[in-house]
Amino acid sequence: MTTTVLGYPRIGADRELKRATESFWAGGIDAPALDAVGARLRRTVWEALRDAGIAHIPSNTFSYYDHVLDTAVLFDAVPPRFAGVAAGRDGREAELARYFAMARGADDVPPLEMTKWFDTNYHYLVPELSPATRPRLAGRKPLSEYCQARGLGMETRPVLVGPLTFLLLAKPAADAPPGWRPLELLDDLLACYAALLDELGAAGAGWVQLDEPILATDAGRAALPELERAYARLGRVAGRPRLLVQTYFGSIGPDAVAALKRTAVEAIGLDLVTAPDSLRDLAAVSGLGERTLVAGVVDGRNVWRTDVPAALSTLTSLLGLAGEVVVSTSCSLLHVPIDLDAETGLDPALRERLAFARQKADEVVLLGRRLAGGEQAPGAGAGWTRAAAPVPASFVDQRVRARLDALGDAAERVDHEQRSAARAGSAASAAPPLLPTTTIGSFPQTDEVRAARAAHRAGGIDRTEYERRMRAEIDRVIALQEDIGLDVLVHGEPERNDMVQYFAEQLAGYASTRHGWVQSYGSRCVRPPILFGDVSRPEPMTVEWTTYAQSRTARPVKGMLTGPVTMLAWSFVRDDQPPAETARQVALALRDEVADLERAGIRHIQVDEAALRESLPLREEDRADYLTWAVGAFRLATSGVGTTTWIHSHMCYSEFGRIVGAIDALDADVTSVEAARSHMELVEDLAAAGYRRGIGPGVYDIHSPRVPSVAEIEASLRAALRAVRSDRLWVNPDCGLKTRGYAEVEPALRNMVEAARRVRADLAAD
Ligand code: THG
Ligand code: ZN
Repeated sequence: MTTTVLGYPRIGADRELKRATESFWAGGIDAPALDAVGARLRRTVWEALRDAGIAHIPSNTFSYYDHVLDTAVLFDAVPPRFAGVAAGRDGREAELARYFAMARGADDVPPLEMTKWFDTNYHYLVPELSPATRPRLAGRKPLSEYCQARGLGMETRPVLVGPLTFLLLAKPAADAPPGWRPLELLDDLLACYAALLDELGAAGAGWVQLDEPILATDAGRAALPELERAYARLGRVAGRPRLLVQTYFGSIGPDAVAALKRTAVEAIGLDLVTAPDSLRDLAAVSGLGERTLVAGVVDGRNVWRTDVPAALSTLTSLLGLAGEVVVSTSCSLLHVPIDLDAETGLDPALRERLAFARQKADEVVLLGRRLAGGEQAPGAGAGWTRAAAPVPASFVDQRVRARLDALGDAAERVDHEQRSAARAGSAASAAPPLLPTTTIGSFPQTDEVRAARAAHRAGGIDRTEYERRMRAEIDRVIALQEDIGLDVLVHGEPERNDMVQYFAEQLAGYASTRHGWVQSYGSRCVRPPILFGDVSRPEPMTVEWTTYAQSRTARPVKGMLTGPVTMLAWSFVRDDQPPAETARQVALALRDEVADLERAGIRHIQVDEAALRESLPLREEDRADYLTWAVGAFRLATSGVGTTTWIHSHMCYSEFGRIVGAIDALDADVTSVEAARSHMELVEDLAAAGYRRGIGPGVYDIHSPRVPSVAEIEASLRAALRAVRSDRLWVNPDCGLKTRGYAEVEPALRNMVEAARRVRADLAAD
């Protein structure tokens, strides 16, 4: 081995996979047609890697939906509720029906839960395991994809989710006894992996890659005895391919390296981008001896070009620590867009600093040649270097830096109890009634709204016509909210598609791509904007829409912004300064927007931090630091307002666990949250943790089209009131309404308002 990549985007340059799977679900194409698209996409990827000159090409990195789901199906870890979902179908149609039912649910059968893949923006399906799970090798996907490539003349390295990662990412099924852990299935599962290695070896595979990113987490590091047992066992499989245990997303520590060294695995892969200190771990165990080191020096999850001299110097320092050093990416390229060549509209000064998946494969090859042949390696080229490409002046804004220096850490508001008192005594405070009703911000995006945005983008309608249509939509949404009887209104966000994209397009220091799609989950993709320079706000971003909405009603309208942590979490972010610094720049731009909204008479301003919890670092030891800068950025964005202006925040989850303190420290007046668990539990947790501010536990789940009854909402409000003071409870759905239709939204909101009225009447009577 000399060069490799750990995985590649599977959606296709033109999102062919999205189109094919969605068409299959809608009955537009059948299983053979879908499989033909899959085969073509795999072939395209392998050929791209071969043509780039990658020596060792991975296979089984393709998936119709998710690679963790593929693994569960491969080993028959299928919960019994899916047994009947393919009734009436057989063969491949039945197989796919069951597979997609696990991903998306079917009729009355709920899907597997979905959650973030480590700290990336990719989401996987969580396997459900129990003592009743009987793992067996039930599928042939890794084998058949290996054979497909071989048939095309390409030798590949099948990639599998490793046994430790699979089990530690799984959750106990509802029928598992209390205290039972999926890890208890390790030995059964290892027998399946052994059978698979046997098959792959017999088919001719020279290497197999077993991904164990769990080793970068505290949970993985706590399972080193199991790690060693697992790979000692797999190492003993006769006739097996050579084994690469691949880690990424963080350092694994010297103990994990030592444990793997005690087994027969032939290669270990480390992420040297996220965890440069892996070098120390290696040195601490005197290297890998004769084993191969797969050195992840090309960043697999950000879009910046590799600094070739820096990467070469890392690679060179590794040479004495292993039998062979293979140049690789830090993780799968799944997390970056496919091809920079498709982006013709970018500023050349930015473009020359970028590399997407295809360009990253080129970088790996170049590094491999330079490492093998030195400076004069034929055809190697010099490679890009940061030092020789000074930061363009257009990326730098000294004014932003000076303003931040002058502001220092000053992010204090008047104490929140005093704020409540001041609001209670002020006529201008837009004080809402007890149990104020509101929504999270977005209203359903109708076909007309989408069509208007698309037409405006394509130049089909001019700015005047576009604004007329958006204002008409705002009129409609305001009138509807008044009619429903909501207390704090919103403009409904018809002008926004993706909120991060919306703000990024208006901030200096940010660029947007046209084709830079990255898989988020299943067929769903996002186009993360690129934060490349100092961030500032050339002009107000939301003031016109918000004040227009406010001009249409006597009730208060809430302004809606996206917070600094979420703006970073869902973008590709510059890596030349700490994220804390970048977050402060975004926060300063938002602070200006907040000030403008306040000056324009907006009394309620919501700053969403949907990604606050999901950005929590993988390792406990890094979390306090993160929360400090995350909270500081939020406060910098929001602390410029006067005493009587309400700051709201919203989080798309309710399991706060270790971040309750941070939520309190945000110093928002009201926080609305998803309430997947019971209201009582959520509100009690918050109260127990000392949370003393306004709280809006979502009173119904917007992720389902079901309309909740008045009685049901009333019951949750009454439950919440047992743990929270009535003057602190807000009434709202659990998230934005943009993915819903008016047919459900209108009756649901009417029921919500009626429930609030009933509870309010009782409170008044007490
Ligand atoms: N915005 C951004 N990143 C995100 C989210 C977001 N990351 C986490 C989470 N939310 C991911 N959730 C989704 C939900 C829906 C879609 C993608 C990610 C989605 N995408 C459309 C599709 O693939 O058809 C494309 C949308 C578009 O045209 O821009 O539906 O909210 N930045
Ligand atoms: Zn939400």
